[in-house]
Amino acid sequence: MGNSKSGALSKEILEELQLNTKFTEQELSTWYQSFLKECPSGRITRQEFQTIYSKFFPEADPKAYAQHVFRSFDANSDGTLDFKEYVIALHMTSVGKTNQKLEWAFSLYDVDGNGTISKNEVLEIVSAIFKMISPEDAKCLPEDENTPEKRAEKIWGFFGKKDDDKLTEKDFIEGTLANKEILRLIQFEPQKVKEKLKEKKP
Ligand SMILES: [Ca+2]
Ligand SMILES: [Ca+2]
Repeated sequence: MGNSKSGALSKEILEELQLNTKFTEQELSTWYQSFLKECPSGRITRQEFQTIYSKFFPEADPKAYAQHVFRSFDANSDGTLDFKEYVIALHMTSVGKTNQKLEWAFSLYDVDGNGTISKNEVLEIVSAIFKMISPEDAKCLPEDENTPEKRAEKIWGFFGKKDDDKLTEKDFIEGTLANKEILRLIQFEPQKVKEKLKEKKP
């Protein structure tokens, strides 16, 4: 962040971001200026990140989920998000290819970062997701996925794993690509829940 004082992105970071995200230099520079306005230090702390999430989900409790997302975005694990981590994260989770999204999802679910996912880690993330589902939406979930435990069980079952087994990144990505149900269950998509409910109503 040597150049942050001058308000310009370093050439190095610019080039890296252009290469990784296909955003133009102009887009990135404009984006960086507004990032600095919101965040004059050039870094987003865990607490600030949580506050942003709370604004988006005023009626839910997104703290736990925000913590996990923050961890998965903080590539160098220094406890803050700099502009580079921020742009790459947004790119990965919004416009990135399916494979990039799944790589990100893997790092989200690999809570302890040891390179594999355990059933407990699935339960931990699913529990965080459940805290973001409004009670009303939760009521309309199918019987076999309406608690974090049941949902984690269902996901684990789809992967064909025993309780003590672990998922590698390869298992995770291949399994998810092969089964749309897994993809649905590992995500937080309240809008889709709503759409599904509409379909079910006569
Ligand atoms: Ca960081
Ligand atoms: Ca793990």
